[in-house]
Amino acid sequence: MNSETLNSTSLNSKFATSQSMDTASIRQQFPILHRTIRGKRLAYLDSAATTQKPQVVLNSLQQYYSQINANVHRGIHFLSEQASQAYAESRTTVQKFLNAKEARECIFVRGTTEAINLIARCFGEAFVGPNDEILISEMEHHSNIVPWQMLAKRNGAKLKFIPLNPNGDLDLSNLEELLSERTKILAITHVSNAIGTLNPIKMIIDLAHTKGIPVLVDGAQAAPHLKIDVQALDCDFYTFSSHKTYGPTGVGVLYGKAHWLEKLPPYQGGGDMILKVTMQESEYNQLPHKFEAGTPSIAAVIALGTALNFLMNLDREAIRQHEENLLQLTEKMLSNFPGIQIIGSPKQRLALLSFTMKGIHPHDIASIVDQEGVALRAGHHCAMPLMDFFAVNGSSRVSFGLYNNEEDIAQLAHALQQVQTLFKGRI
Ligand code: ALA
Repeated sequence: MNSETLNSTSLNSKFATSQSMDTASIRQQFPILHRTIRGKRLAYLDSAATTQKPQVVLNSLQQYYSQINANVHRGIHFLSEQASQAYAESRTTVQKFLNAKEARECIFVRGTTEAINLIARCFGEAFVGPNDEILISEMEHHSNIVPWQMLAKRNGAKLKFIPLNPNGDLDLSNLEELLSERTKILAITHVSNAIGTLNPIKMIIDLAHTKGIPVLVDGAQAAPHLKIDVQALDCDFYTFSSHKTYGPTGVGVLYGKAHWLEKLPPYQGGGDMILKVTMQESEYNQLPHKFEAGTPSIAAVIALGTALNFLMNLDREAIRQHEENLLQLTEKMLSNFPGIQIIGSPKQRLALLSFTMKGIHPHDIASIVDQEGVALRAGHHCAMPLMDFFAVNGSSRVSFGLYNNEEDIAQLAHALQQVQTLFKGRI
C-alpha cells in the first residue's frame, strides 16, 4: 500500500473537522489510554465490546464505596438514605438521557442482555401463546435472538425474521406482510453490533404501530453515539448497557412505557419488588421496584449516572461527527489494502465496521495487531446468523469511542501492514 496512507499527519489534515472536538482533552480524562501495551501506545478500537471509563466514573465508584456504602431502600440510617438518594438521582439522569416521560419507566437491570430476557420472559408470559409470532431480524446480536427462540419454544410461538439486503441493510420491502395479525412483538436492533448498520428505526416503529404491534429496540450500540429520545421514537421498550456507554459493567437499562410495564408480571421475586408478603401470596411493588428484586448493583448504577452526565455535558453532535470522520478515514485506509474486504455497505453506518483479509483468519489478525498495541475484536461478534448471511466464519471489527483519534487509525494501518508482511507468500 501507499506509504502516504500510513502517515498520521496527512490523515489529520484530511479530516480537519474532527479537530473541532477537543479529543486531546477528552483523552486526558481516560487514564487507561495512557498506559502502554507490549511497550506500544494503546490504540483501543474495541469500544463496541466495552468502552473505557473516564476518571469521573472511576471517582464515582470510589466515592460510593469510601463514603456512602449502604444498601438502598432498606435502612433508615444516614448512609442508607444517602445511597438511596444517589440511586434515585441516577434514575432521573437515565430518564433525562432517554427523554423518558417518567423516571419509573427506567428499570435498572444487569445489561442489554438481561433487559431483553426480561421482556421475552414477562411479555411472553403475558401476551405470547401458541402460533403467535415474534418478529426480529437477521442482523441481531445473539442476545436479541436466543431469548426469543427460548420463548417460542416455551410457548409454541413462531419466530420470524426480517431479511437483509446484500449491502447489509434490512430488506424492509415485505415488512408490512411480516407484521401479521399474529405478530405480538417486534424486537429490532437500532445499530448492528457486527457491521454497524444504522436502521431506520422510527419508520419501523411507526409501521408496527399502525398494526398495534409493540416494538422493543436494542440500543446497545446506539445509545453511546446518538441522542436517544424514546418519546420521539415512540418505542415501547428500549435497552442499553452501561459499560458500552462509558459506565461500569454489571448494570444496564430497560426503558418501557409505563402502561406496558404495569401490565407485565414481575421478572424475579425477592426483596424490594413486594409491598406485602404472606405465606400464601405476595402483593407486588409499584414501578420501577417491581422489576428490581434483590440488592442492585448500587455503585454501578450511581456511576452510570455519572457516565451519562459526562456524555450529556459534551457536544453530542460534535462527537457523532468526529466518530463519522474516523469511520470514513478507516474505510479509506482499509480500501488501500489488497485483499481487505469491508463487510456490507449499508446506507448509514454508525461508529464501527468489520472486515476480512483474504486468506488470514480474523484471530490471527487480532493477535498480530495486538503486538502493535491495537485492540480489535475478532470472531463472529455474537451475530452468527449475520456472519452466515455474508458467508464468513468471522471478521475483524474496528469500533470507535469518543476518545479515538487519527493516530489510532494510523497505528492500525501500520499494524495491518505487519500482518500482510508476516503472511506474504503464504496467501
Ligand atoms: N456485544 C458486544 C460486542 O458486540 C460484546 O462486542
